[in-house]
Amino acid sequence: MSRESYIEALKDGIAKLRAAGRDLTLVHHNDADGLTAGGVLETALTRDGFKVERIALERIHPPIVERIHDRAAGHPVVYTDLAGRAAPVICELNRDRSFTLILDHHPAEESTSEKVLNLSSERFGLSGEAEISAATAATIFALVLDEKNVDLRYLGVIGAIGDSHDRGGRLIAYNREALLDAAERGEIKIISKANDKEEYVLTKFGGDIRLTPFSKSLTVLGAAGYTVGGPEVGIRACFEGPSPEYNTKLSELSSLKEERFNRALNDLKAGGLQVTQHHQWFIIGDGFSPMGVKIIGEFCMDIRDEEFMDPTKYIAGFQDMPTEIPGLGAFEWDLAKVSMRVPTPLGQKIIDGEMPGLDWLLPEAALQVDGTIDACHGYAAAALVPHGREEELIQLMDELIAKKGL
Ligand SMILES: [Mn+2]
Repeated sequence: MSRESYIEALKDGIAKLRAAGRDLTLVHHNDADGLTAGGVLETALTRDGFKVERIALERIHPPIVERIHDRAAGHPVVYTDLAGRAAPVICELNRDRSFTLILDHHPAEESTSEKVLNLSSERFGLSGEAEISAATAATIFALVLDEKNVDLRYLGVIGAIGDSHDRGGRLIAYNREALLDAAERGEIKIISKANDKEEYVLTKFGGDIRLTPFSKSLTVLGAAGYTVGGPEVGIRACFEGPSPEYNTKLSELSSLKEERFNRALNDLKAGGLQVTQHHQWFIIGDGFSPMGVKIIGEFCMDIRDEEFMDPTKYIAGFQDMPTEIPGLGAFEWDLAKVSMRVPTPLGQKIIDGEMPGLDWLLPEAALQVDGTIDACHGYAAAALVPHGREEELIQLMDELIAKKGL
């Protein structure tokens, strides 16, 4: 698998999309990479004559997928920066109704239906960890659609920085090609630093905007501001530059987050933290509302090395999953999002293989309480579980560890 086969597959996807109808639903993730990927595809597809309805999502969840495909009623659906792994679920819930194109860059499962084309870059050997952001992939799709879309290349770079694809000091591979296109157009400046490192500055809107803080701000808007119009403000800022609306929203969300995090921290210190043999856990409930459910993970990360936390125990925080999804309406579920992190010393034990990783522990237990699994890594994991089964989940994880003789 290679670049050539990826481009051929994109051409095939575009032909099928054009044949499937002009009304189109575009579903994208709500972090910086997802917002920019969504912005690129909305623009390129609209230029091509599609009538696009854009929906930002925090995560793929079967009832949400079902509603998207019910509402699409046979019109095409495009997913970006999510859904690669959920391809089989999407196939099942689509029931061969809509032609569905998945333009993701995460590890992916094979499609099980002819109506669903999964063009997740990983399937073509393009690494979504560092070589290609979802937004860069979206710009390649846009270029295949029409070369004029080269004016969208800078958005691929913003997405790549948002996903920290410059971890090694500079952007590489497909992201770098997008960067060089944008630099040639005078939209992004590359600043060379010591040790072969680089920094990027967005010059497209006049003045210098440092890309790293700008990308992080998009994730604040999209994630913390998910239910209060943040994704729209973020996408507008990507096309028109930071506006007074952007600045106001960002500072509102930043102070809301600070206030709620402080309150939650004080509650935990005042006895709100429950402790078991291997876990320290708490229920936030709707205490972070109206911020999105990605926030509970950020909070667990923030507090992991606080003095009042036990450095040897896993951390689990539960936040209510709202029943209202922007753009899709109300749902009937009664669920909590659980996010897990580990204190730094326990993280080292996981790396050394002395303690089990969260990528094993949480899925094993969550499935036993009828939960559904989010992305899980050794040191960070998340799932959705039914309300009321929080304590049972923690007990199950304690038992799983005990069974390992630890
Ligand atoms: Mn991404």
